[in-house]
Amino acid sequence: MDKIRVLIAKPGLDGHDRGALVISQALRDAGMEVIYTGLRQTPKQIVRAAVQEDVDVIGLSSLSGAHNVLFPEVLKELSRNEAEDILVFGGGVIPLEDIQVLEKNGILKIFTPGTSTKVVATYIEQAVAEHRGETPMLQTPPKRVDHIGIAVKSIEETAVFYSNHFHVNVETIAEVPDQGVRVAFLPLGNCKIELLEPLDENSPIHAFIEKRGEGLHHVAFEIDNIQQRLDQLKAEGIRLIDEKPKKGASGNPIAFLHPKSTYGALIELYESKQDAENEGGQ
Ligand code: B12
Repeated sequence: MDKIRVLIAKPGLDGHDRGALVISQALRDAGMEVIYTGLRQTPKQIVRAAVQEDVDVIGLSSLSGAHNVLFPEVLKELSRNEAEDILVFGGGVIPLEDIQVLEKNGILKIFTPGTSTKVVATYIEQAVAEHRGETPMLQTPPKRVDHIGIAVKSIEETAVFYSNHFHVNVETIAEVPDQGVRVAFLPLGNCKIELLEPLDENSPIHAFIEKRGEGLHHVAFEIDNIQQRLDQLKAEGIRLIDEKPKKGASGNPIAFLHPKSTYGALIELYESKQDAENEGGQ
């Protein structure tokens, strides 16, 4: 693919330039052509430079609190110049509530302090590849929560609780000897509760219950292309428990991320391909 051309710009009177310089260097290291505007640019100047330099992407950096005015102004200026095909990203000190509004209104993605530069580079590469019609964007949100895993000593005892108090019943029970568990699924809306009972004392679920007692164990996100997702997460620096997917209780491919990389939550990725083919397995 042709080299990606990026304009990194500092709109307004903001004098914080470290983030913009760090991102410029990281994108150069990732093989992109990067032009940096320098400080104190108006939206007009930014768009003029972007059009003249024929860039694929504008990256706006703001730490001054003026993002809600300046970022939309850059988008308007692009539209005035019939240059809306240039993708616009942003970053800096931007409150969480503002991110959603900016992303809804045309800024493709906002990256805040603490973001790894690898994440920014891979995101831009994928967004440009999709925009050029080369490969579809992989970085979409999971489709839904498929199930919530709960570690229990006895499926039968716990099932009585769900049946009597929430009128939710067990749909299927299966043994997964590889993982040392017996599991029961209880459908609940478009999600399921998965009760996990240890098969024996060597089971990781036995160790979990010994250490923390019965309770919430993991959350499973339904996604497509599990191997690609795992490779992507690994490249972004996320620690994986499973580098290759394994077969879950439903027979579908699953993999776990390490809680050390996920702020303490054990996250399972669950690929739903077989569900679609078989019209709804587990
Ligand atoms: C260093 C610093 C300064 C330095 C700036 C030096 C320089 N040349 O950059 C100095 C001392 C000059 C300074 C001055 C001021 N500062 Co100051 N500063 C900071 C501080 C401590 C760190 C910023 C930094 O360099 N971080 C390191 C870089 C690498 O991180 P980053 O910029 O966030 O970039 C990352 C991401 O945000 C993202 N990113 C950033 N830009 C972009 C762009 C794109 C395209 C992408 C994809 C990603 C991306 O990726 C980067 C890598 O992860 C922050 C507090 C903080 N923790 O953020 C306050 C902070 C930004 N400063 C602040 C303020 C108020 C000021 C002053 C107004 C103080 C004053 N009264 O004088 C002045 C204003 C100066 C001016 N002219 O604008 C406030 C801003 C408040 C707000 N926005 O609501 C902050 C948040 C401090 C605070 N908590 O109040 N500051």
